[in-house]
Amino acid sequence: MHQRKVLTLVFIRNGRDILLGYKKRGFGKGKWNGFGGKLEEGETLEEAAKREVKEECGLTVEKLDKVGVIDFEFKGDPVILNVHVFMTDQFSGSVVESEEMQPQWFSERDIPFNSMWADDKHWLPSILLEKKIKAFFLFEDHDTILNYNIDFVNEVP
Ligand code: 6OG
Repeated sequence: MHQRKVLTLVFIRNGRDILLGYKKRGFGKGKWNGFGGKLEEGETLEEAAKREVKEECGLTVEKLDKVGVIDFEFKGDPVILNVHVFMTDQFSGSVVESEEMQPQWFSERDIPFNSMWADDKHWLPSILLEKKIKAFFLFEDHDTILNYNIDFVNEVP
């Protein structure tokens, strides 16, 4: 039987730039990614997403757009990561490094896909074009995708 672990993932954009964080510890260490993590008890997805953004990069985000939901399975692992992806261009405050993340703005033309999770290059460009997705990725290990599926949707479920 599979067990689902719900996570959030937030991408912040400013014009043609996108804010990524270099993960200094834990799951995905050494990779650039958006900001996010697990839900705390009683939190909605959006509340959790906003809290993680604040904790990991110092910014306060107001409105979040729901842009995708992605299930990740790792071969042989019963846990499915159910990742809810958000995007926003409305934020305030200033970017600060945290113990978990070193944030940095990247031009959308210069996204460091080779130092990100292998799935990102398959869907992040679509998200940046304001498409919405529902996707599934099966990983063999942390670097190798065995198969995947991306559906474009009008509303993220
Ligand atoms: P913490 O363990 O730090 O939350 N995440 C992934 N992001 C991408 N782009 N690809 C994956 O492929 C991912 N698996 C997990 C969700 C982990 C953070 O990492 C994201 C969370 O934002 C496997 O609490």
